[in-house]
Amino acid sequence: MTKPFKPTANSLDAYWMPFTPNRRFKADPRFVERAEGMHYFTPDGRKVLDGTSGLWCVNAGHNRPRIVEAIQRQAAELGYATTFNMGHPKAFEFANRLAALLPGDLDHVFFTNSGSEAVDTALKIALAYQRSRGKGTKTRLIGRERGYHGVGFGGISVGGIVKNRMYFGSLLTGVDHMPHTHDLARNAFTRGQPEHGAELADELERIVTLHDASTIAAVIVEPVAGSTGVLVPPKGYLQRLRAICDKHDILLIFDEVITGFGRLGASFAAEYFGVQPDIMTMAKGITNAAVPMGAVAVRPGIYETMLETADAPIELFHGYTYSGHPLACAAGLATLDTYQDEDLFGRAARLAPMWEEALHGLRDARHVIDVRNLGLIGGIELEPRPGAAGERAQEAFRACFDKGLLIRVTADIIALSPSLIIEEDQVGQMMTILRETLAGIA
Ligand code: PXG
Ligand code: PLP
Repeated sequence: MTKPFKPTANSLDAYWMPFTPNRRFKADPRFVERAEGMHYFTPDGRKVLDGTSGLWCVNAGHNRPRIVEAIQRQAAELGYATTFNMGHPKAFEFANRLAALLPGDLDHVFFTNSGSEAVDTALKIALAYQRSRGKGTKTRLIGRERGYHGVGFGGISVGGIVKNRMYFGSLLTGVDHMPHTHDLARNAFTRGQPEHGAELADELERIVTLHDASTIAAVIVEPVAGSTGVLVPPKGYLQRLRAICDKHDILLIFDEVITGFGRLGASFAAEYFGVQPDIMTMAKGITNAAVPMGAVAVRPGIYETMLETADAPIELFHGYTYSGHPLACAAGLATLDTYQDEDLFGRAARLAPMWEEALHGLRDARHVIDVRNLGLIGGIELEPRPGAAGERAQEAFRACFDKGLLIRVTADIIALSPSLIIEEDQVGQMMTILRETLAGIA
């Protein structure tokens, strides 16, 4: 038996933690060591309500026995097999199950191990597809300001977060960005989709006019921008993007890494908004985050064109050692069973009005300058401290954790995304802790 790990100042040194001010964390660390349902448990036995479903990913709640058992069984039966020129049944079974769940005719699924890999894969498929159908000049990729598409070079190139891009050189060439849709002046405290801003989609027309449609392969957006602080699309905006892409023969990619698997009270945002993308990326909730996995789904025209026009025996020179990993597929199948048997997407839809009401109850809480929501997502924007952007939210994060609530903060925005199993009294508990916390910080 190995000794239980006891965090000490020295033992924290080796691990270079992601997206973390390492020195600051290691001076004042926070640990969880166990989880169940809506809660984490700290090494000293404190119970912490998880207001962010991990990192927007454990949509069915933590450590669900059915998923745990499926992974255990799979590990004992077939822990690994390559999917390059070899098959194992669960990869095909899981692709079929996903195809049946995916909106419209998104019927072909490529497996990756994360959202970042899914995004880079989707961008590569878009470029290879344009080339394979004889439109090889369509090479530009269009993203959006404040977009988050993971941390691969493709994802940060089309992404729109300054700090995620500025340290990493020249990135991909031939990328342009549409403006983001966040508009506090016109839309603050909107419940659901904002009224103002559909016309921002016309910026895509301007970009097409500048570069010409014959040079543009694809547009990628998050249907609801999550990571940069819950930016809900204005009414009609996504429909307009779809129409402009159709008009100019440009592929529309929805990055549904956060919005997929019930987050909005529908299987995917594409279904929720009634807008069909040509390519969709997903991850996180695909396995309830129990095993890392991502995926890209494409419409039949893309898959079939690639297969028909291939100029080599392999039609897509792309894949990961762990594409379709057996443990991930087993976890994914058990996750879809859980979503289905417990009707968790329907449950999220039924909870959404109560969630909206509770969240907007914070509009008069201290420091709050906006509250926004869609499905089981909430955003609370705080007034930044002069000269110290982000500090107020960081303090709120630490104070909430000490009071038994895990939240996610980005700049001065609190992002909430509980698991779809949350109970009404737990929503109330979240709002009480948030109100007290905000009242208590300067
Ligand atoms: N696309 C979107 C829309 C995402 O939200 C990714 C791609 C990348 O997925 P991976 O699995 O490579 O991380 C994401 C991930 C946050 C936060 O604080 C959000 C994400 C990741 C880390 C932090 O909101 N989303
Ligand atoms: N680097 C080296 C040296 C490799 O051999 C491989 C895969 O074989 C990779 C990177 C890529 O790893 P993965 O397939 O897990 O993305």
